[in-house]
Amino acid sequence: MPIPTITAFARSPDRGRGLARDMRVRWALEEVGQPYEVRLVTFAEMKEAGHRALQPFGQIPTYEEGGLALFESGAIVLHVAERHAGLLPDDANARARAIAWMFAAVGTVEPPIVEREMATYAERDKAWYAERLAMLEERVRGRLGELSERLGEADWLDGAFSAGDLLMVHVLQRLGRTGMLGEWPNLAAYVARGEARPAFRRAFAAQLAVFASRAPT
Ligand code: GTB
Repeated sequence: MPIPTITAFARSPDRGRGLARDMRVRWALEEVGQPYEVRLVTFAEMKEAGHRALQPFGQIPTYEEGGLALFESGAIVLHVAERHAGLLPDDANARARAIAWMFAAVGTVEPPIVEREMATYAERDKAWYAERLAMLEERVRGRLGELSERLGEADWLDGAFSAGDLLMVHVLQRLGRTGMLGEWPNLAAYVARGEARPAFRRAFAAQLAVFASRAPT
């Protein structure tokens, strides 16, 4: 396979905390042992036609490999998982279930988490902010409670670690400073297990190195 190139923020607003979605792609590539290159893009560059040809919404990450160009972090992780061993089970039914967990991460669990976070940036000065935040947090708690119930005492969502866990752990990390994860000790332990994986650590270090090399001194 040709060495893929992904895009990432030249200056990540998360200050190297690994919350931007290139992190999940880096992690997947590290899990399967696929080397990759990174092209850093500024906010202005992301909105230019050249980048929009790769990512119609002017966002990161993107993924280029030979003649293939992909966007959407979930689709990119699925592509990596399908082309390499290690992130999806061989058994067809187990594989389908792991893919369902990938969709659950980006389609069911991530949206309320992001909506809550966006409200804290964009709606903080509104008269109704406290009431809305409480409602959004209840939505997040609803999802976390359901996920916690399903995970139970298992290490991973469905048997061995899969791309479903990779995406779910990254989605849950976005709750980092809210303290909400701590309300479900099994979810907090689940995220910690993901973060302890050597591939996660390598990916995290790589994205942190970008921030460190570009941070104003
Ligand atoms: N659904 C797409 C995918 O999964 O690939 C969403 C991609 C997306 O939201 N990309 C964000 C982006 O490019 C970066 S990751 N935003 C710029 C824009 O839309 O103009 C989201 C993100 C950004 C910042 C933090 N942070 O600072 O903590 C966390 C996550």
